[in-house]
Amino acid sequence: MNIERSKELITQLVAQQVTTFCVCAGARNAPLVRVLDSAVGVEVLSFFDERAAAFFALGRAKRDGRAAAVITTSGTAAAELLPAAVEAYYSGVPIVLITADRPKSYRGSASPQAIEQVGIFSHYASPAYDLDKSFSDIKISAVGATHINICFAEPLIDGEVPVLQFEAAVAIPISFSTREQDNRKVDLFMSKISRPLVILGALPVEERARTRNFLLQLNAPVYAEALSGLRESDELAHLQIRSGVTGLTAKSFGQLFDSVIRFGAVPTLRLWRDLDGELKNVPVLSVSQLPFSGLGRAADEQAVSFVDFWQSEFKLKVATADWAKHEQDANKKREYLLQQYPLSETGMLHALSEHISSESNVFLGNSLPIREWDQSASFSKPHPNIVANRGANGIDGLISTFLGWAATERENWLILGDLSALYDLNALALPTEEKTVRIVVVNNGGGQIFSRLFQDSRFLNRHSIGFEHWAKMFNYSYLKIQHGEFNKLSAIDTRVIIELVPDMQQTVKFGQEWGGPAT
Ligand SMILES: Cc1ncc(C[n+]2csc(CCOP(=O)(O)OP(=O)(O)O)c2C)c(N)n1
Repeated sequence: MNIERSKELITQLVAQQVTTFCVCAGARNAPLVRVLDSAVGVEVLSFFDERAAAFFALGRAKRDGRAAAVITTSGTAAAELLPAAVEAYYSGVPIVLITADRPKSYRGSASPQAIEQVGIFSHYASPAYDLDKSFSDIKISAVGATHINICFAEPLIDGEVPVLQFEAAVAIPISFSTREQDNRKVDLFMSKISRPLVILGALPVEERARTRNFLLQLNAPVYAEALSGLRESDELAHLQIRSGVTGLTAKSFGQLFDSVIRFGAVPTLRLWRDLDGELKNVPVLSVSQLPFSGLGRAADEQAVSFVDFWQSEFKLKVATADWAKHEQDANKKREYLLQQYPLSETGMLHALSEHISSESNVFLGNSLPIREWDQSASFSKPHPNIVANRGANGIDGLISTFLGWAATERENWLILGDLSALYDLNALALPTEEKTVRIVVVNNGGGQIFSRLFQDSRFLNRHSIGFEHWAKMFNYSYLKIQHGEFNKLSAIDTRVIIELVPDMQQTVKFGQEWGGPAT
């Protein structure tokens, strides 16, 4: 029965385009491990750390546009999947969490490695199946995590292990279900505004060209985050607010704009948070692949889908307003500061962005790297292949997600903070195949994002740890850049850890003169 049911489960998942299985072997999931071991035509990868494996699967799903699965044994192994499930939920990435369990009769018994696995991911996994002896048809979700809890009685290997042959999978892009919306909501919103600010968060690749064409017609000022893939667009340059937070403050907002239209996922930009504070009366329309409003306003302010937005009928063309002059001045300041403080964190990220080729994959870590990249990355070198874990903005699992997302045919760059790196040190043991992997740790000695929020060192978790020995431990090359020696990047090994050590004084000066709040 166990082997038969394992075969049935894997076959059903492959039929739904799940072709990567991140396996964390233990005793209880042995039937699944053995069946996958002899399966042909699927990617089966081994992991010892379930949390890392789940983030790796999330990265794989982001890369391939279809769900990837992670398989654990019973007990706390299952609980390790929660952080990735949360990220998957808020970023709409499909993953399948398969947890092996002891038979139902063990529930509540505290017998070894029997914990309450049913419902363990709460609303972060839907649908959730609990398969005891029986088997039912599994239908995985196209967005977020699906949980399959499967009980295996002993003997665990209870039959001959079949050789499953699967055809090579065809990549199918994730299709986000359309929400039931009344697109008159869009027309009504548009009829009441005349000077919108457009903010672009992470945009699905397939919506980018259409969004860009629409913005050219609309003629409104646009703040494009890197994850939109349109930040460095030449066509949109004349509409863009490239000065970032210097140009976009809650104070100047009212003089320039009367509303906000957001495209894509929830933005990182500080001004977005002001929409729940100083700017709480500013009307906001969100157009997104996911329903989340990203604001603490009334619950009915769900984002409208792209489909609904494109079907609406409004006509609005914004007259060129005073923002262009305002932007020119603010942008001059940005450029001046980048030149003046090249060893600040932002200055260093600017230099780094000029060294990373446009064809590369770039993964941005939370919390400062993603903000600093938005502020400082070069506009003359586009980086359209760029992602982050911005569903729940966690600093956990970033290296694991990145390694799952990394592609064989490109250089893969990850830029993350020092605490985030410390959080996921064992990820370097994960499979990297033949990939070119560059992991940049911005080592500012702790969680410096908090130095801008609180005058209290308890928040920082300060340390004086360096990352050289970490690189050695996992057979990565190591490079330190402290005084602007970016030319070292012209000849580096396939797998390398690059430690960037910014100059604290320059970083502080940059922040003070920049003016706008950084978080
Ligand atoms: C799992 C998790 N724990 C805590 C936080 C809260 N948090 C946000 S940023 C941050 C510090 C990050 O430090 P570091 O990785 O060094 O990056 P930097 O401060 O330089 O951005 C923390 C603890 C979080 N986002 N995720």
